[in-house]
Amino acid sequence: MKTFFSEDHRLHFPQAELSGGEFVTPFERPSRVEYIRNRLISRGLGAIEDPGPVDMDPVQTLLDPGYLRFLETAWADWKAAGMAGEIIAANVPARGMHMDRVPDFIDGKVGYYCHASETAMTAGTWAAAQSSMASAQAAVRQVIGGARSAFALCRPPGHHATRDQYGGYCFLNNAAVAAQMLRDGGAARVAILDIDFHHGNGTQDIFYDRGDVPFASLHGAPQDTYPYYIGYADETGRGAGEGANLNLPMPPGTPYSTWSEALDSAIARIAGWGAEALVVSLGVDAYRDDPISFFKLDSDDFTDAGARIGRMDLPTVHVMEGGYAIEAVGINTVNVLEGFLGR
Ligand code: SP5
Ligand code: ZN
Repeated sequence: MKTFFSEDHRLHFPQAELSGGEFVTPFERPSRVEYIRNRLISRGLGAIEDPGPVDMDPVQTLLDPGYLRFLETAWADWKAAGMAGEIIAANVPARGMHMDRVPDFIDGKVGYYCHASETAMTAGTWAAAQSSMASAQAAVRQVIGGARSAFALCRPPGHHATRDQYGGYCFLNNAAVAAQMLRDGGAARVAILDIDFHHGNGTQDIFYDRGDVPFASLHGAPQDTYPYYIGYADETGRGAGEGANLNLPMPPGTPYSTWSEALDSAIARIAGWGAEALVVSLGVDAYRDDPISFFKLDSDDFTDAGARIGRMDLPTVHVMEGGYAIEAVGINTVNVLEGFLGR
């Protein structure tokens, strides 16, 4: 399986994440993907290639143009306004306020286009987010070209980003654009399976009204974890998308025995949806030692999960999402891929 990976991810490395009332070094840090790359090499999984430039056309079609302009100019505007630090949202439109009027001043714009203030932006964030998207797109081209699967080693991740908001360490929804490109490439139905510990709120929201890109997510129950306000089991889709959204929230302490049953039910639904291609939002933060998550998967469980996904026998694009237990993130990620390949 080929991997696509851009060194430009390093351009995004904020110093600050707001966590428990303190600023800490972000959990989502550059070394994560270095561990994954090293593990890909030591396991001999296949070539690792630079994706080349991003194609903004499918991104602009799927996402909000005003949001993309904001991401492009936010840092320059922030600096021009005399802000000394990294971009952090301090205000958001809330109940009783206008939700649909974009402020002119950058501090207001930031809150308008952000849904979680733990995530900071810096000078290189936009370039890094585009390079991450480029990897997802190169992996899609590989699969459209006939490969059974490809791995997009994306950083920053994407599944929390909506059409017009960033947050949860995500700026551009790589998995969503990948799925749309597979649709445009001829697959009548493209399922997205999100195994990251957190609910893929951005991906769900982007496709919530559509039946052609069904979405299934295994995640920590919203009552107990980020993103808190979405991800319940009764969110089943709307309009043409009714029945094409499957949320499988699970409580703190969930072991692999429970998680794997949820995975099997997601897999059964994806088969029922008649998917012709698959995008896996591949987060490994369900790991037992993840510092911000509460599931109890072991490293070997990721191999088994990958094998179950592989047995669906669909053309598959794996898109990297979360996973913050730095020493294990490479092992766990590559275990999914090796399980998928039946190794
Ligand atoms: C892609 C992805 O996995 N995003 C996750 C975003 C999680 N945001 C909330 C993080 C909360 C961190 N604070 C935890 C304190 C642990 N002691
Ligand atoms: Zn996550």
